[in-house]
Amino acid sequence: MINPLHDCIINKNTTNNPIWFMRQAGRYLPEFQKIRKLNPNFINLCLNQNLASEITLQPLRRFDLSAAIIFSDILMVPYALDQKVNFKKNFGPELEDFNIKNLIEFNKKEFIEKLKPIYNCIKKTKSNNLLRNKNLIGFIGAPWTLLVYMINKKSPKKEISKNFFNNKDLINNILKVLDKFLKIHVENQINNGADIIQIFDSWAGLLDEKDLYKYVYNPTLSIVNFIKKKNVPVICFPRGIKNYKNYIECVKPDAICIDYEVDPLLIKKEITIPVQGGLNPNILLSDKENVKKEALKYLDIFKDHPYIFNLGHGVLPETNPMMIDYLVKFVNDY
Ligand code: 1CP
Repeated sequence: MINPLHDCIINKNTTNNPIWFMRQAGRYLPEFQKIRKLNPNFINLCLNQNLASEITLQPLRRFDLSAAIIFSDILMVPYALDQKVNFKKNFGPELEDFNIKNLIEFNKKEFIEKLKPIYNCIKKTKSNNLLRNKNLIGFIGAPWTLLVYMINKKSPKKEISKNFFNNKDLINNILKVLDKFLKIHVENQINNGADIIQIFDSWAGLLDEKDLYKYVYNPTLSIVNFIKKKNVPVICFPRGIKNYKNYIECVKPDAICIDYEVDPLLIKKEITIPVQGGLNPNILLSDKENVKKEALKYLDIFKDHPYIFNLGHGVLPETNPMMIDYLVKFVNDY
């Protein structure tokens, strides 16, 4: 049997809507909180192959989802390149300085060695029975989003500072390094069992249209082409971007994930490739009637279009798991 996301993305099947959630492994689940409390260092938790595998599988023990996404983080790449990363409670990630010469000369073997537990976790998770006939999604941050964290050293929230682009040489060098190591990271995830790759470009929306070619389209296209050569479908999530049509023409992903600020009707009209996501995660904090109504909106709009059900951003920590259960059953019965 072909896995559900492949059936949608490759076969363009519209009779079923595969379903999974960004951040489906995470803080809204009490069983995750329990493990998290005992493991205050987030990076170390991501590098604990047994626990990371268990956390990856937790949502699949509860809900009939079509895929698991590996429990890890996009910032494991700067971490592996020796830029220290701390996750502070209620603040988010905090990065330290790096030495560009070190980055340029960074050894491939050492990089892979540092991320080995992630690859082992993927291998172990893939062989679990819970994943029979389901997909295992690997992921990376897009070069632009990682560049933002590496230079800004914390979440930019709503904007990047005016002097962000001051040192063009530095930026070009980091982009070169990221191109190399993101490909290595993706390749190792695929070789160990990831059968779909999602590229998260969480800060794509911070750029003006004219800067998108240099920082978003071209660097992402390079990685998308690399993934396609491995015969693995790639889903891109350029959060906050205004012109999805242009993005798709330039980057050519196999499927596009949309955020909750995008009009799904316009997407349906303009876009021919498979679509994923859209539903505002805040809806899950309301009541069942509302969840049903909003979910139906997406299902109806995309009923003749290959569509993977998902949210327009990650599951919020305050979400009641019962609501996820309700939504999964509703979509699977549609
Ligand atoms: O405190 C905790 O328990 C940690 C919370 C947490 C979790 C559960 C972080 C810190 N990362 C993750 C896991 C994670 N991150 C996954 C796991 C798989 C899944 O989706 O279930 C994935 C895919 C990510 C990807 C990620 N990390 C993104 C891209 C998606 C997005 O949210 O836009 C980004 C931007 C990050 C950075 C990051 N890691 C963690 C936080 C709180 C943040 C964002 C902070 C910010 O900059 O605002």
